[in-house]
Amino acid sequence: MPNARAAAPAGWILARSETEDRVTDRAGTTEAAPDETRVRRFVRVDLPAAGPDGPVDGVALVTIDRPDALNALSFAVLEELATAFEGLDANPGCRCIVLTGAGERAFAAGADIRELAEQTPVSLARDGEFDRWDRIDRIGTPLVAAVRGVALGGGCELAMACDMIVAGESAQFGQPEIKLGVMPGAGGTQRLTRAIGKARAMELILTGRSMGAGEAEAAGLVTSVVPNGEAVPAALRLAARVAAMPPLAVRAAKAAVRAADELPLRAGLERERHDFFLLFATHDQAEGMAAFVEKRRPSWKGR
Ligand code: CO8
Repeated sequence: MPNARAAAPAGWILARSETEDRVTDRAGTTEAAPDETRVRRFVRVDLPAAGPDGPVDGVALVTIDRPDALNALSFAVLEELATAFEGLDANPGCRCIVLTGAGERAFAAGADIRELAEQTPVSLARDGEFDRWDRIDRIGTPLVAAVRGVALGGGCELAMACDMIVAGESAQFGQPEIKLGVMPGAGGTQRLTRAIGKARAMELILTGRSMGAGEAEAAGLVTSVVPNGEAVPAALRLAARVAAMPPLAVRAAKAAVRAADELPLRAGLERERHDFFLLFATHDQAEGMAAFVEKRRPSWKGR
């Protein structure tokens, strides 16, 4: 099912309103987005996510489930991942997504090298295998990567495609593609450089060295480092805090922060002001400010 939000004008968002739910229903689908019911081989989706203290309202946990291959990102895995994200992005009941890898050893050890070894420039271009990265990039719902073990190559690029990274203390981040005779191909040269600066990114990318969680945090790649075994619970707690915020403002703020990577400052500031003004058309703005004045908790409607 095409994601309705993907068609939203750049710089703004579609309301996750009850009306939109009904539109979905009128299109003949069931209550749940169809992507949530399809059979997946490599990706698990739990909505709501099961947290240590029970279901986490509004939060989905997406797990890359290929631990025998250290969750290597084959094209099939990426297809399932992009499709799962799009299904969740179209579901008003999902307000934040946590992405992790099954097992303790890997978030994802990169592209599937055996599969990649068979490719040619023509096959990569013709089959549009990398278009899935653009689909993931268009997800409007905030994404939190919970990294246990290695996030290497495409795995590091996938973590960086998320909005925040929570890392276990023994997590490792790196772009080792140079050791395979190639270079990062799904955003590593751009996102790592923006996240940690040219000097550090250059050393990591040109030598293939990976960095530990502490170094990644100090460099600004990682939001927080937590004890091993705590990465997913901590990411779910962070996601729950995001999910408790007004959904339209969250989506607008996410999009504006991400635009900071692409826009010159003046254009970014204009965009921010435009979106700020536009949020004054929402129920949640009136509610949030009224609740402050009346000294009560706001009740968000997502419209
Ligand atoms: N692809 C395919 N299989 C993998 C991968 C991978 N990237 N990584 C690990 N595996 C498999 C191994 O082949 C092994 O399988 P088997 O048991 O059948 O032999 C199993 O996972 C366990 O791995 P190891 O035995 O190697 O485990 P170790 O603990 O000894 O080593 C490492 C762990 C250091 C992580 C090691 O597995 C490793 O170096 N992996 C490759 C890391 C790498 O080079 N990643 C970059 C890949 S290239 C890339 O990502 C390009 C991105 C381009 C865009 C993305 C497109 C999707």
